Amino acid sequence: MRFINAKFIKSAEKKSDFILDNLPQIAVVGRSNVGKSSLINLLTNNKKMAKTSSTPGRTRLVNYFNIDNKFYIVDLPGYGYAKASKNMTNAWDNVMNDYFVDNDNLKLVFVLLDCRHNPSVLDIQMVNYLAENEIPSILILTKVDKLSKSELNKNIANISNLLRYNKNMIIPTSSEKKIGVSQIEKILDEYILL
Ligand SMILES: Nc1nc2c(ncn2[C@@H]2O[C@H](COP(=O)(O)OP(=O)(O)OP(=O)(O)O)[C@@H](O)[C@H]2O)c(=O)[nH]1
Ligand SMILES: [Mg+2]
Repeated sequence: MRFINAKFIKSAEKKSDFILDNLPQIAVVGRSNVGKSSLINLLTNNKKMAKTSSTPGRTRLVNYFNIDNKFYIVDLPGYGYAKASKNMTNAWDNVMNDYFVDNDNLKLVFVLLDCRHNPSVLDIQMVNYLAENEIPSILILTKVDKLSKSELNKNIANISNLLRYNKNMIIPTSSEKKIGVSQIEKILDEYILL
């Protein structure tokens, strides 16, 4: 499935602002600065779709993008932003929890990991949370332009072992070099039956 017509719909700050309609939702999660917004721009082929920034913690709201009136891609706030106060962290937990709990339209979560690093404790918590709640997810490795092929293969094997994801559920991507789009489109075909 290609992303043809992408449209930003709204930013939600709290549960009462969330979109509740019949369209399936695909959520994008990962630590702050991992490249969530950049991935959305890569998939929609529009650098201005989601706001990106080299300052971590840029996306603090739940941002909904409508794709071809078929589904939403949902940009969630990044976790593990060191400068966030404890209150911010709690607010993050609440928003995320509200988003994930009883969300029947949520069909798949993209968990983003920087291909250069081992998963953090927060990444592991995220993956475990999704597994416990039986929410399907795939791992998307970002910034693969920053590694050689052999370093990347080594890290994929490592991440696959650590997080127990089959290698075909781990997609290498680069928004810089436009890598990974067709593999993600194929996966969406399997999870969103249109
Ligand atoms: N080299 C390279 N840089 C990337 C890639 N993807 C993102 N970046 C850079 O990483 C930084 C963070 O990207 P964002 O897409 O804003 O990250 P985010 O996960 O949305 O961050 P928050 O909204 O703060 O949680 C920016 O400076 C991007 O240009 C990539 O594939 N390759
Ligand atoms: Mg962002």
